[in-house]
Amino acid sequence: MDFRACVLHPAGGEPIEATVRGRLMGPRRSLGNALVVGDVAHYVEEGGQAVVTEVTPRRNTFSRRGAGERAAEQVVAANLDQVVVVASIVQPQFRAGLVDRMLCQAEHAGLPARVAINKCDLVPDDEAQALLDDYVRAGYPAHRLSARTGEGVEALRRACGGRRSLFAGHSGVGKSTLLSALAPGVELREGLVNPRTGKGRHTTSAAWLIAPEPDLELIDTPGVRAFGLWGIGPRDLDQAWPEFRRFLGKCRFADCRHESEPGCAIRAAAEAGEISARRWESFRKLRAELEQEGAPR
Ligand SMILES: Nc1nc2c(ncn2[C@@H]2O[C@H](COP(=O)(O)OP(=O)(O)O)[C@@H](O)[C@H]2O)c(=O)[nH]1
Ligand SMILES: [Mg+2]
Ligand SMILES: [Zn+2]
Repeated sequence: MDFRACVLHPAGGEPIEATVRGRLMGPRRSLGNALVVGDVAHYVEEGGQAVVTEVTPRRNTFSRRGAGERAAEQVVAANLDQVVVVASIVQPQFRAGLVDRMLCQAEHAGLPARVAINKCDLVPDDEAQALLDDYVRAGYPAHRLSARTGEGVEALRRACGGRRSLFAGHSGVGKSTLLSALAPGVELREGLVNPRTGKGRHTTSAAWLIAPEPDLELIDTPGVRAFGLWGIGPRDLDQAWPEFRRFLGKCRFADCRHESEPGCAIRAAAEAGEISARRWESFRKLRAELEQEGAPR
């Protein structure tokens, strides 16, 4: 029987390994979405082994569309306080579509999000600043960072204090390096809590909580190359662009797609420089993609 292990962080105690009651698992005898990072679980001791018996209802979930042909939700983590979307400008190149999808998914989950532009040591200051400005104007707190030089790391640590924070981003942008900078010495601790699989942080395929201090809870996620939205259809999309909100309802047509319709208030705002042209373009691309998928999700 394939009882998968998890790691529990009892309040005020050391992390412990636990197995999970079979009935919590799905038909394929895998945990799937039944227990994810951030879940609050009840457990019992049975013959010296902790066994999870129940998962407390979640106050929020950050999900994505699972990989694979069939549309399926993949819950990445639960009970979060914020999402930190990490990106770089070069190595790898900035991908607006990916960043904006993640922000959009956070918005959909009702979670505050912030943008962290890492590897700023590799680009001219004004280039980083222009990108940060796009997000600041959209209403997102944005950080200029370099995990290598340490720039911005303290400010990000303060922004994460007391807020369980999920770090998400394209692979290679430096998420893991950044988390090590935010939580020095955490490698050792991971060695202690994850002995069964023998996998280190860089090889784990699931999201992973590190809590170097009681007040600092950071969740690393595996780097991705693509991020599919979950639970958001083309018609809800404009609600997930916070800087659009003050213009919504002002288009000539109630069902305006904010594409090239006459009297579109969003387009007018983008052309007047009141919202970022890049964010508008990113919205249109994503909306077109969701329409293509054709699923009224
Ligand atoms: N120049 C530079 N390189 C960085 C920075 N942060 C991380 N890296 C490098 O980028 C590579 C990918 O980092 P990693 O943390 O594994 O990325 P992840 O896939 O997002 O977790 C590694 O070789 C890091 O040393 C940074 O701020 N500046
Ligand atoms: Mg990583
Ligand atoms: Zn419009």
